[in-house]
Amino acid sequence: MYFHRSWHALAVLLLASFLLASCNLPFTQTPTEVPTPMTTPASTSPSVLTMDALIPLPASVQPAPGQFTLTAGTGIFVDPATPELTAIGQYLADKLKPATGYKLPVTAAASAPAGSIFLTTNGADPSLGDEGYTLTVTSSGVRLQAPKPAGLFHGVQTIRQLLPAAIEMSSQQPGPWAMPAGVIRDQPRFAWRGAMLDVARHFFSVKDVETYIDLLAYYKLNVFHIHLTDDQGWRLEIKSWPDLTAKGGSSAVNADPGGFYTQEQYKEIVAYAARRYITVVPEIDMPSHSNAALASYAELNCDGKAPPLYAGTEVGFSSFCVAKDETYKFLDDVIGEVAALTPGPYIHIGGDEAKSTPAADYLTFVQKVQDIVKAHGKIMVGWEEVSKIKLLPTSIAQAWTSDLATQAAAQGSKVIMSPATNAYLDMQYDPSTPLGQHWAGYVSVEDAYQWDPTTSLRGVPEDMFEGIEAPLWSETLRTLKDIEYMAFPRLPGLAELAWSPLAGRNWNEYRLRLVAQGERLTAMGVNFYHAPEVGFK
Ligand code: NGO
Repeated sequence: MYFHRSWHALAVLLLASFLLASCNLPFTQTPTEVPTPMTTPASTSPSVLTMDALIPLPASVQPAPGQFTLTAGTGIFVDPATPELTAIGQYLADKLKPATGYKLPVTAAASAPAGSIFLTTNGADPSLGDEGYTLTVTSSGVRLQAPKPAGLFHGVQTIRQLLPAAIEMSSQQPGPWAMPAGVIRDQPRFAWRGAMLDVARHFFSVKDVETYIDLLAYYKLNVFHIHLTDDQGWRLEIKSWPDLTAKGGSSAVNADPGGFYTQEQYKEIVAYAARRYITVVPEIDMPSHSNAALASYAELNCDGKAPPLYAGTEVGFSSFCVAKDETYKFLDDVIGEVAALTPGPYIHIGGDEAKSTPAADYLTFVQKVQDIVKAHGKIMVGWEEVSKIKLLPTSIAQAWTSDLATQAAAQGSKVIMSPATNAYLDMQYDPSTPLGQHWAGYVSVEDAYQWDPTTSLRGVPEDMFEGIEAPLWSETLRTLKDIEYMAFPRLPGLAELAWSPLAGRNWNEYRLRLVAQGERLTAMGVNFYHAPEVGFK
């Protein structure tokens, strides 16, 4: 009897510890404000529900037992019944439809019945700010709450990532469509979470640009910087100077086809991004990187002669004529039209690599351009070289290859971090990468993830960093597939640096979440590089 009882006790103990372990697995995180390294492998298979596969990692994750399952009868409810919230609800319904086959109705209601998804700004904690949200998943429903619509939109991306990877397929899949239960409280670390696309060296269609914007939104980025002009091409219609596109839009690197956006098309891109809570920052590069404009209008050149169009990849040889009044009349017209087309507060004026503009002229020029941008009601952003002028406190410098931007911070202007050694998506992953360049070295998936923007510029305090941006230059890229191959899988890591808290960051833990994201990128049809260091399935 004694032995029997002790064996029984042991069995109970074993059963209890097994149950405890299975309760904890895969929910190994304890409620915390900082992410802790996770011990369970990330997985998106419906039988192993986990909150461990999210990128960017939320500020706080508190898993709970149970799950919510989406069915054909699930409703999406929004409160209050504004067009904006209804549009976010509809965006979610549209994202869930192809794979589930469910046409989930979006309805306005002050509260939601059991079994539904409820999106509301009512009663949200204002300390979550403009982009934060809380997401509560229980077996009886999903509640997404945010003080501002942008927070709801970001929370919708989290809902997508909590569902099985197959939710991203464009054709109907068997399901089941379960999400793990728990509470997420989330808000971004940085206000500026950007990606830049160079449409000047090679031109990309509105549809390709929009596809890229969709991918930025999925990783909670909120800035799309579009590099619209360079030596090789001018890509935005300017009504007061039509030859910019008629002539300057016709060329591209390698004599590949050129192209440009009409003002209507540009507005469409801006509106598409805005519906995804992404601000478009247009860049008109100057005084150098300006050959396409100089080739279009002879009068913009100091010698009055238009150079030929350019299809090479050298940099720094062109310059607007700093001494001519016409130059500023031209720039005032261009910046005026761009400002009128762009609801966002920023205009990027380039300012990089002005190797053929005398140093004193450069200062005069950028100083004047800063005034023009201000006169059109916008904030000037420029590559790090603009730090040399007397900046307005609102102007922003974008660091890319040196510590020049410390001079901007010293003047009280904010800095965006895009160090080529970590954040340039056109750098090759390794010597075998068929696209891209390596002037700043190779940037592996780990390199793009393992750095902290606030410690990369010596002496600049943390609050002077506006955020991070990942530029993608297109000298070697011709198609959307090329764009995807260079951006993925590095962009999700940069998005995480921009969104998630710094504490607890760990490549080996991140790598597992990226493996899980690989299934999602595959389901979306994204042409990503299966970097061996990540260990994609
Ligand atoms: C540099 C240069 C660009 C190139 C890019 C290629 C900046 C700010 N200016 O970055 O014109 O396209 O490198 O990596």
